[in-house]
Amino acid sequence: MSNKNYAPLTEESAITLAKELAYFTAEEHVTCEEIGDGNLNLVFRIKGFERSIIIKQALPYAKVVGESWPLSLKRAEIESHALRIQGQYVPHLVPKVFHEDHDLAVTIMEDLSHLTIARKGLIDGEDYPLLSTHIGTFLAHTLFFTSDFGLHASKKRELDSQFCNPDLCDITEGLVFTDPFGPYETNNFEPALQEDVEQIWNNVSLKERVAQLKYSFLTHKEALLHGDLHTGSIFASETETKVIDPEFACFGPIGFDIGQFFANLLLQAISREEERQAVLFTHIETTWNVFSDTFSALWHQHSVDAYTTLDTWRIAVLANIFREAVGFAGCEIIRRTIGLAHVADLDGIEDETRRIHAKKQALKLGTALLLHDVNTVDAQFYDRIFKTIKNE
Ligand code: SR1
Ligand code: MG
Repeated sequence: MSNKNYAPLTEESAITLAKELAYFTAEEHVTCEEIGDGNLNLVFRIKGFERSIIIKQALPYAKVVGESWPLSLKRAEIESHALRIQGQYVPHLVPKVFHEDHDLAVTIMEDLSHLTIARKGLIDGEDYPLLSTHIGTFLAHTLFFTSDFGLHASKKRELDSQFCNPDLCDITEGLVFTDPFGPYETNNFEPALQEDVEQIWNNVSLKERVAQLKYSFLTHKEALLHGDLHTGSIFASETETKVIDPEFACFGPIGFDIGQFFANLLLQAISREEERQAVLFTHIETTWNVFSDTFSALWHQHSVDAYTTLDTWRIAVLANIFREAVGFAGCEIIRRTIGLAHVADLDGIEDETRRIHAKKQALKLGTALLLHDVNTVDAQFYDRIFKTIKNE
């Protein structure tokens, strides 16, 4: 489908659009700044006398690479649709959507500039005491209510059909699950990592685990995922958390969002000195505990499937989610270290010796998470994984 009236906005035309839509009066003095620092979109903040809004516009290509990588504009519609669905379950944890224009691939939403992108805040030393409680709650509600446990199968199938997101799923399938595990052109790593990278490429057991996880992402349409839940997709403060940017939303395995969040906390932990890591490990445990307790409570109160009366089934479902989350975290850690899209937590370490050491540690941890004995789930399962994470 072509977007007839599409043209990329400029700061000027973004103001004109905001005024045409009556967010500001024609005479009002407003300022506009393009603040998009992500890989794909334009983001304008427009401030007037009394209010301020965000206009987000999809570009027809991946900004991070250029026009040689075309991308469907439909992702703007996917994003606003996902935000509205998430807003039904956790309105306090996502931005409010005010307006959508599918032709322009534009979403107008709440300005959250009183908050900071969590990745930046964590790099600058913030701890965000409520981050994991909020993200555990976000994950439990959005994933439960869009899964077959919380949504009747026919409704779920219908919803699934609205989230066919081929271009962005293709990015994830390539950049998260395929390219970092072989000599692909998209990879980007420092020469000092060559040996560590080749060890990954030559590790057949590791690649078989990645293949299983990729297959799960491709075929296990368990729930509506955010699809890109890294710390750059989260705004935070001491008291508030807002999850943004669900343009990668699609149906997939529940553990995927959880694993991506774990991985990005771990990448931050690796970039820090040991004494300051504990808070991040605690965030990971809290995320899991809040997620599994809340998911269980929703299962008991709101389940729609006959077999949810079996508590052994609930326990098995949660164990599988955790098991997969650990593997997805391994993939995410490795791809953020040697793949196309890096993270500032590691790349921002100025001292070369420290940076290379941190990246080698990341590759080791990613490998350990992928090779962990995922078939044995006993009383010590969670403890063992958390010990691996902490390198104990
Ligand atoms: C070409 S897009 C690269 C990455 O940026 C997004 O935020 C996703 O994480 C994607 O993998
Ligand atoms: Mg994004």
